[in-house]
Amino acid sequence: MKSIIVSLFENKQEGKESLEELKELLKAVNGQCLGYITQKRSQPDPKYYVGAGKVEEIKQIAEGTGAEVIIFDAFLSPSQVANLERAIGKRIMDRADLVLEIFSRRVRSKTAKLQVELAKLTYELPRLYGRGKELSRLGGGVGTRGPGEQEAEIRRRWIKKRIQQIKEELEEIKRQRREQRKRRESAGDIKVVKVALVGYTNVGKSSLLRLLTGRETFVADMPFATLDTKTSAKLLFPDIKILITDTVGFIRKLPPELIESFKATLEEVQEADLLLHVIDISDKNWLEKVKVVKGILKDLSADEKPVIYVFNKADKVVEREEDIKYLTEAAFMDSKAVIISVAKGWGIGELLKAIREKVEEFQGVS
Ligand SMILES: Nc1nc2c(ncn2[C@@H]2O[C@H](COP(=O)(O)OP(=O)(O)OP(=O)(O)O)[C@@H](O)[C@H]2O)c(=O)[nH]1
Ligand SMILES: [Mg+2]
Repeated sequence: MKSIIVSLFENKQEGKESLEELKELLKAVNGQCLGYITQKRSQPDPKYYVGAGKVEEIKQIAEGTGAEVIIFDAFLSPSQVANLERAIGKRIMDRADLVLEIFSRRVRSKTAKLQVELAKLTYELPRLYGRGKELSRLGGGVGTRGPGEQEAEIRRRWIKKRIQQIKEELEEIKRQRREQRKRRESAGDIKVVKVALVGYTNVGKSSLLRLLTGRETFVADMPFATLDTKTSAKLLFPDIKILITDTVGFIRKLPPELIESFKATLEEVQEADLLLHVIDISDKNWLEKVKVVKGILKDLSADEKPVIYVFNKADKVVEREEDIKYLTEAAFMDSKAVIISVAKGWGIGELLKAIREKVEEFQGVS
């Protein structure tokens, strides 16, 4: 997929980071970035997203380079997609299309497949309105409903039915998960504490889960390695049973349709007693990403939960475990923070101590 990336930015730094991330996402679907076109503009153009002059420039560059797809670092409206496709004559994708594409390639479990399908269909539905008219116009029908519109109408009806079906199936899955959870949580006299690992994609959540519980999980240096919420139980302490849940990583500008359809599995986040918010300390944009994660937690109504910030990958910024004490990031956080390295096993004792303290704080365990 030979692509050109287009983005608008107001703030140069932010624009650049967002663009870099989009390139990573493109790589995840084996796409090739031929180049990018940016425009400094505070308000997107309602018709084309970028200005009309830019559209012409994009068209020329696309033709000159042989690009197949133009990817916009934004969520385009259905009519913008239709207008751009008509003006440029190439396939137009936006950030949501790209993320949904990655998700649909990556999903394995039945639940995640349903969730991704739901997100895709929800995203497609409003886009069909513009498309139908577009197809009809090409068919030449004046004043009547052209063949394109009829086709779109049939697809629309099918999508609505399918969305309903998927929602029912997900509702059933949610019910089963709740039962499962209840069974897991009844552990006799031992206290059960539910912990959820949350954080930006690629920070090391699954690596930490593996280290803490010994559970084999898929770990990889790419966005969205984990798409399934998995829970493992572990007696990290003799008197408290900890249920740890790994979750799908977040990114900035996540399509709302996707968050909505993933809510069934993110319920474990909503149900958690304690969140471990994992951060990549070697990432110079970590603070920006913390804000994104907090925003999504707020969407999930989980932003008021007890949290421990877990700065991971310390081995990438200092050479020896003792030097962790020179790192100052933890001091800036609004809750308990620890610095660790899953790769080297640094700081894990500290992390367990912090978990223990937090649990005692909110549960009165002694
Ligand atoms: N250097 C270093 N690399 C690490 C550390 N922890 C994890 N990694 C690497 O970071 C990459 C991402 O790790 P994952 O555990 O898959 O990250 P994740 O947060 O689960 O990512 P998603 O599931 O994609 O959201 C992998 O290549 C890991 O090997 C660490 O402490 N130090
Ligand atoms: Mg993961």
